[in-house]
Amino acid sequence: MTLLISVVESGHAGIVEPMRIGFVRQVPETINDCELTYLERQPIDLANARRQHGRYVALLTSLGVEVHQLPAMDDRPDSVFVEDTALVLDELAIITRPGAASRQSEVVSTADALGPYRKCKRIEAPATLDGGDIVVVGRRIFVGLTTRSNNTAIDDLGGIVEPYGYTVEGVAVTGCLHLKSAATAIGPNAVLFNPEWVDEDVFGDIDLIRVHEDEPQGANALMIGDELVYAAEFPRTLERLAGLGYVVHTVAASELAKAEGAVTCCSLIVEAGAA
Ligand code: CIR
Repeated sequence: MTLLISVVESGHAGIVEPMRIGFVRQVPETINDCELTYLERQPIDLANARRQHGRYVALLTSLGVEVHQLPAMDDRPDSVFVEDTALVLDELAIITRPGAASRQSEVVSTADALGPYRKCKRIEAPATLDGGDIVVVGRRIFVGLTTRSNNTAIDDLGGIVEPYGYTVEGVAVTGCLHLKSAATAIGPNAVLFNPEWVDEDVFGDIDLIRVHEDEPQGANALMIGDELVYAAEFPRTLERLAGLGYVVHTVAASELAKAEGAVTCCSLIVEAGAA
C-alpha cells in the first residue's frame, strides 16, 4: 500500500517530513473480553471491528497522517485503544498508568514508540490516569475524575506539565467512561460536549458546541489539523458541526463503540517538528 503523506519542508534542503504521525494498534483477537463500565456486553464482530479500524487508519492516512502500527497485543483485550496509554504534547509525552489493571502493561510499547519523538515522563503509582480522560484546549488540560483517573494523577500531571505553562484541572464526569466520552476539543478554543455528562461551566470562556440530544455518545471527535474525524453514527451532531463550517470526515465506528471506544481512542497523534 502506498502511504499518502502530507509533507512540510524541514530545515534541511531536500528533506521532507510528515506533518503528523499517528500510532495505532490492531484490534486484538480477544476484544470480546474488553473492560466495560457503563455498557452491557454485546458480541463484537472481530472481522467487522477490524474492517472499520482499517478504514479509520486509511482515513488518517488520507489526511496526511503517517500511520505507525504498535506491536499487536492479542492477549490484551483493550489494546486497540492506544490513546489511554499516553498524553502527547508538543514539548513532551506523559506515559500514563491506566486505571484498569488489565491495561497497565499496554504502556510499555507506547513508551518505546514515543521515545524517538518526545522526552517521556511517567505517571507512577498510586496515581492512575487514562488518556481518554484528558482533554487539552490550548494551555488548559482538563482531566476527568472517573473510575480510571484519580486526584493523585491530577497532582502528578500538574507537577510534570506546569513548568511548560500548562494548567491541569480536575473535572467531574457522570454517566460515561471517560471525559473524552463527554467532551473533546474541536478547535484551538472550542469543545464539543454532552451537557448530561459534564458541566459546561468548567470550560469557562471556551466556545461550546452541544451534541444533538438524541446522540449522547456523539461528543468524541478527533482533530487532525483543523479538520475532524467523526463517527458516522451521529448524523444530527454531524449536521450541526457542518453547519458551523467544520470539515468533518466520517468513519463507521459502531463495532468498537460496543467496547466503549470511539474515534479518539484508537490513535495517538504526534505533531511533527513540535518538540
Ligand atoms: C476500556 O474500558 O478501557 C475500554 N473498553 C474502552 C477504552 C476507550 N478508550 C478511550 O475512550 N480513550
